Amino acid sequence: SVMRGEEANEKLWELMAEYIDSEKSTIQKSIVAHVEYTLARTRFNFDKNSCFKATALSIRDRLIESWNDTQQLFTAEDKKRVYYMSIEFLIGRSMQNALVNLGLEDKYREALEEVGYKLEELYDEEVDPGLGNGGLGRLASCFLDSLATLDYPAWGYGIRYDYGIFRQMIVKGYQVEMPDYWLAQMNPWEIERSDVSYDVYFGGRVEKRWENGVEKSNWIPSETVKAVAYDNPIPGYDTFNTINLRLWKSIPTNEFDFQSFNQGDYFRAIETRQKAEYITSVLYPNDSTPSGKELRLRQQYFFCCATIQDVIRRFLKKSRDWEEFPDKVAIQLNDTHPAISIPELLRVLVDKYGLEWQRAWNICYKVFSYTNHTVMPEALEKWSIELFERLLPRHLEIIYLINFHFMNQVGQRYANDPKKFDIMGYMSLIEESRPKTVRMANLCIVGSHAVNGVAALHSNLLKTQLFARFHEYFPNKFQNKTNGVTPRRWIKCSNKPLSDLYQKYLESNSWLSDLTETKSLMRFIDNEEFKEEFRLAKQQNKERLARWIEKECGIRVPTDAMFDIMVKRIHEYKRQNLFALYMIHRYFTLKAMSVDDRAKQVKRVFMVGGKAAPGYIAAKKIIKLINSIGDVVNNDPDIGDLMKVVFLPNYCVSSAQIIIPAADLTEQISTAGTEASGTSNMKFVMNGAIIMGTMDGANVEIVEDVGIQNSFIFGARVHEVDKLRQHSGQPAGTRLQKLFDAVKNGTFGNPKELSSLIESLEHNDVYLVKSDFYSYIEKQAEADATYKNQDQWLRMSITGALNMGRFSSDRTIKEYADEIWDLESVEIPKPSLNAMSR
Ligand code: GPK
Repeated sequence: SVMRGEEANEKLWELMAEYIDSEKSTIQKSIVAHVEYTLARTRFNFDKNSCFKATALSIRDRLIESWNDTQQLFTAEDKKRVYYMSIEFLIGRSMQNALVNLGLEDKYREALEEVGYKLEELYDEEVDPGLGNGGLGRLASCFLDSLATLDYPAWGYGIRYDYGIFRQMIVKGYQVEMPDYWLAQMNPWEIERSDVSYDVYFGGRVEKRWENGVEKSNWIPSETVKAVAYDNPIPGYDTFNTINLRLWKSIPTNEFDFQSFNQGDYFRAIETRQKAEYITSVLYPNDSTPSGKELRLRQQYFFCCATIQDVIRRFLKKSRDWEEFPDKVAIQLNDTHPAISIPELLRVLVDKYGLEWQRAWNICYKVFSYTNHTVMPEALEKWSIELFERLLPRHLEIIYLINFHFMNQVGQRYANDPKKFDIMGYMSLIEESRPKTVRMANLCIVGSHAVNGVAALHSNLLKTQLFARFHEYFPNKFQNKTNGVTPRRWIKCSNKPLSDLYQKYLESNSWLSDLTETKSLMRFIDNEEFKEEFRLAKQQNKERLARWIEKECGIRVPTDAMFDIMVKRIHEYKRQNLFALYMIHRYFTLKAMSVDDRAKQVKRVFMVGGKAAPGYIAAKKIIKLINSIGDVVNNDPDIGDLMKVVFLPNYCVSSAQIIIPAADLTEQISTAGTEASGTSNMKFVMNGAIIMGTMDGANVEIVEDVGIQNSFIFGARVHEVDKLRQHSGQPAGTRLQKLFDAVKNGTFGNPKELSSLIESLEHNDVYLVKSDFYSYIEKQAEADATYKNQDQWLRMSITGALNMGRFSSDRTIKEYADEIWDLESVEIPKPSLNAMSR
């Protein structure tokens, strides 16, 4: 670094303070400067998209300022840091979120208006980065927002995919997947760090040698790729803390494959290089089902290896003992996808830094903690030993070593148990199946000091069912951390009318930092003016969604109808098929009525959105079925506006922000015990929707706080499910059989395609559609009756929205920090004050 005099330094700080202040004219200057000098456009002729980019760059300038200060302070204070490792971050658009968190939304709106642009129109210019599949990836992004907001020294680590989750098109009722090349336009938010890069190795063999009577291992890999860091600043709300999401991109190393070159095989050498770039090309589009593909394991190791190197480099910046490592570093594993970090850290400590095994192990398990997101057994990751050995031979050895020590201990503990060997087989990191596999969840449990589920019901199932033996063995390891969502994006950015209402009645915006404050507005539950404003807010959101639907689907929906919405990945356990059957039931009921009776019915618009994994045939058929129901119902002149069925294409974060605030009723109808938490349930209720749902996941806790009388709860409870499953071939009952027959005889779509959906329910109804159907239609009738009493509906809706304080991800993150990470916050002083003190 260059040495400068006091005076020069002061001058520099002054200049910066001027460049970055929040005056309208400063903002305008910075936007115009970016138009001219960064984008090389002329200020007299730039289109909306250029204006978006220039505005984004001007916001990024501000983020970089606070982000640099933040990182400097984290280094100076040297407190413990948390690293949130996730193979997915469903970021969504950044511009509005950044402005809201910086407190500059109104300033930017004004500044842009004078140069002829509407801020809200610029928001729509931004691509929506979809670097995740669903709930798990979106949770990671909500967590980063809360970590920054609560001033925690935190980093996110993941993969910078070139292709995010596919764009879903609906063609003739079928899902068609289109590639999402989101980087086609420049990404104005990221900062490429070509100086921050690490080599990552694959393949080869392990060499052994003896040193002072100890066997040492040396991995001689056969392939190298480089990981380059791309940094994404994450601003907190109402704080100068700006943390970093570091995403890794793979590139070839410059160590040429000399053998190929010498053999004159130029093209082979280039091919090898392209294979390196391929690692971070595409996000696997499976939700809750591992693909088992070699490239996926490469992705996992690639991002873990680069991250562990980065974490260790930061730790070693200050020289110290390895024993201090767990006091400075906490690593949260978002599901088992980053599990390979555990043997990777052990490998580095033992093979590179020469730590003795037991010492390395004692450091390692204190650092890691693991979050499980599903109890569905088919979703648990397992990698074949054969693949592991070929790609990561040293890591496989280390896993065997962990298992050797662990099995010894388990064997001792159950020495006198007649089931000793069953227990050991069950807990082993290795499954003696064909092919033999490594169980990644078992690796995570053994290699972490804490394991958590994502809602109370789910965490109990982990302890009593999925990981029961582990719970018995490690009773103190298991915890619950009920999920949450960030109110900044999911209320403030998505629902302006409601946010304005809160600001008006609470006379501040502090509810955005403490969502429990909204509860105090319950004193207005009998205030007609307040209620009317709340109702109007919902109505405005419904009209916005209706316009969106007309534009995207060409369907006109009545906005005085009840909006009944289900948006989430398509899965049999989530039971979009149950919702579809209800639509058919309602359609037949309406058809059978006299014209007079029909006129008395509640109008409903049924909406379903969500992607099916490209290889999940049953899920794709469910999409087709819903579209086929829409074709029949929407074009039936007897029905008109009484009922509409809309499939919302390409459900993603940005469309969720329009869809969720418009719901009157939200379908959260998974079979009890299958949905780990759910997070859309929280977003919907915060925005005034009422739950139609089962006692599953976080629904249970939501209902605790908002009151069961303010929800529509139906269906089997979790303790009843096992028994009911034994009768999964039972007949459907007359009313349901009629609906089955309608699908099978071609009333909705081609029965050759869709009958199998019904047959699987008839013969092996794993998710209890048949046994829950009748209590479901009863609850739906109750919802209609309630909706007819608009005042009662409004009270239920308001009560729900105001009692959701516990489901802010701020609460979740505080619990992780206190109970798992042992993490303290670090407050970042205001940049200008900071400047003065230098
Ligand atoms: C669970 F196992 C998985 C997965 O692969 N992807 C995913 O999004 C979800 N999840 C659960 O299905 C939800 O219930 C939960 O709310 C969410 O993870 C976040 O914890």
